[in-house]
Amino acid sequence: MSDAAEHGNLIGGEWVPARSGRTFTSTSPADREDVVGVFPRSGAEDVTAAVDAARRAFPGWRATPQPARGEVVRRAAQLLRERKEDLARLMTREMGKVLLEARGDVQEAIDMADYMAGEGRRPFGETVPSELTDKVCFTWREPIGVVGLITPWNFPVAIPSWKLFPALLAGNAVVLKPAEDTPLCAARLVEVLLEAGLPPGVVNVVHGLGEEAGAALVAHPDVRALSFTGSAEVGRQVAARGGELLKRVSLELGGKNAIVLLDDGDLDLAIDGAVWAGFGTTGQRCTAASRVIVHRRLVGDFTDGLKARAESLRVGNGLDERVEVGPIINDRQLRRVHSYTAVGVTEGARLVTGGAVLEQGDLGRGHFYAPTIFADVRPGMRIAQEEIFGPTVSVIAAESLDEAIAHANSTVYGLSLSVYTRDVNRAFRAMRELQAGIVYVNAPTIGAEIQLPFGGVKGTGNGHREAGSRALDEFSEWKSVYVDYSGRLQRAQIDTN
Ligand code: UN1
Repeated sequence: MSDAAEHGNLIGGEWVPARSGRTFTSTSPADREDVVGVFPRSGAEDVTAAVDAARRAFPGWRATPQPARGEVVRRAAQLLRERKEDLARLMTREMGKVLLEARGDVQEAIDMADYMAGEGRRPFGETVPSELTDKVCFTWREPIGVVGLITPWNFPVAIPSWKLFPALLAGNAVVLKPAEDTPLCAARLVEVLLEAGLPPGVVNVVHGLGEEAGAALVAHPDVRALSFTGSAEVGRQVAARGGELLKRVSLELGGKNAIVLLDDGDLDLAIDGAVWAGFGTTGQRCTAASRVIVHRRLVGDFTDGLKARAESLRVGNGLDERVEVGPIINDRQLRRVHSYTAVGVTEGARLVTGGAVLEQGDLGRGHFYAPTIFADVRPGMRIAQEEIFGPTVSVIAAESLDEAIAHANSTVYGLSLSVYTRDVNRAFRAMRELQAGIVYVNAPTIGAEIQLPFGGVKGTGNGHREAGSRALDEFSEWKSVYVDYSGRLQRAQIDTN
């Protein structure tokens, strides 16, 4: 069942154990006894070794022309394409998402690599007229130096790739601290980069726990920029510590995304969307639709339809192609998700279906939870405000477009919101008024494509965007250059005509 091979940190091109010799195991959430691998439980000394290796590798990589850096990323895209199925199967085993979705996760990394490889030949800056004669001004991007990437388990290949490819393309050296629930996915992704020709030390991997390896990376003085995707709670700590040290910190945090179904919207299409966005990835997406705000006239039919679909979903080990909903990542998260069912019941919401840990048969081997629906949810309830990160959907009634938008905007988060309507005027009002970084019309809250900026407003982050051409902003500095070819002193703001 498992070879339980020992894996190392990647430091300066070598796979090495933690200095302390400590380890942790990665197990399958669908089967606790399936040990995927044994990994170094790193501490500050391992982080320092990785940062030193990155610092040494940085000048050579910085001096490599950007199109040549793009070629490395292009070869990585090709290798990922060849390994897509193997990586997807590993992902399903290590974190549980069903195979169909795991393939999509790898595809998202391929898309990002293709996009960034192309950016290798588009290193555009600006040429700007000077206010003085015989003087020219322009800008170019420069790498920041050593950057620290801290990534979550829910998109164990896609999200590291959103950070790695632009950071590397921009000429930085990188230390990656992947989630402790998905270390092997991260290791396999980074192996691809090495095989693609990335010089040793340009990418380094330090495995371990957030409070140990992650915290050391955040605090290391030579790491000048940090990119973190994860919980709002940890994001706040990263921002506080990083801020103290005047680092650039990009945060991609939680969501409490909603689908809004107006009374002229397509009921069946909205139910399809709510099933996919509410229960896909077992609700473990930043973009998951954990709320559906439905016009009062449709709320009964919507709830009945969603209930029927939720109860027909096949829950199980995602390696079985017939399974539609995989496990919850670990026991701690399972208990957390279940605790929210008690919260919802206590708050007076109506439990329509689910609300139970699933243990019958093979499900008892892993961490499974029934797709769960609450109806009669008021927008201020905790189940409608807090990110649960599980297959729990709250149905909230609204009387009008304005009330639906107010409910949708009533949380601290602002990642992804969606509206179902056939009325173009209402659609445009919703696009304008919904407070989110991403808005969908007649499509659910998940499905972001890599050629557009990805990120949120309010408590979802701190204003940065990943993906698309904006991704480079996270990982580069602008330099403004003034060249005076007049041969005399010309004073800006003074010697102008
Ligand atoms: C996340 O949930 O952290 O739009 C990322 C989507 C995916 C990315 C999700 N393309 O759901």
